[in-house]
Amino acid sequence: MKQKEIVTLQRSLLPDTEALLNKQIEMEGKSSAYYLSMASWCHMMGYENAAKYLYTHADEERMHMMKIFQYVNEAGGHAIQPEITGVRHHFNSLREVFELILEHEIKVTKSINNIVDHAFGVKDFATFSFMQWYVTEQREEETMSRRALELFDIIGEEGIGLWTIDQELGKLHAAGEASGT
Ligand code: OFO
Repeated sequence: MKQKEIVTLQRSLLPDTEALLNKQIEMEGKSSAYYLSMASWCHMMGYENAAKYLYTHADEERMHMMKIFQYVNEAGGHAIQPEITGVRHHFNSLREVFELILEHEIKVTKSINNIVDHAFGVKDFATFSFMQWYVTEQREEETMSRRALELFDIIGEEGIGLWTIDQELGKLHAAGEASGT
C-alpha cells in the first residue's frame, strides 16, 4: 500500500470538522497574542500583578492552541499555523483590558460550544470527547474573568483603588495557579 493511501485510510476528521478546529486554533492563537499585548501594556503602566496574570494567561492560550494543533494532525488532518494580525497595543484603562478579556472569553465559549454541537451532530465522538476539556476550561476562564472585572466595581478606581485592584489581581492569579486554572 502506498504512503498516501495509508494516510487517507487513517483519516478520521471530516473536512468541515477540520475547518472548525483550524478556526479554533486561530482563535486560541489570537487569544495568546491579545493577552501578551495586554500584559505588555499593564507591565509598562506599572500594573505588575495584572501583567503577571496576563503573561501566564497568554502562555495558557498558546497551550490551548497547541493541544488542538496536535489533535488535528494526529486525527489525520492538517493543522494550520494561523496568521495573526491586528493586535491592539494600547488601551484606555485597566478596566478596559479586563472588559475586553471577558468579552473575548464569551466569544471563545460560543465557538467551543459550536464545535461540540457539530461533533455530536456528525457522530464524531472522538472530537466530542476531546472538546470536553475545553468546555470545562472555558467555564473556569469566564468565572476568573468575571471575578477580575468585579474588582473594579467592588473596590472602585479612585485614590489607591487601582493599586488595590492590582494587588487583588495578584491574589486571584495566585489562587488560579494553585487550583491549576
Ligand atoms: Fe483558550 O481559553 Fe481563553 O480564550
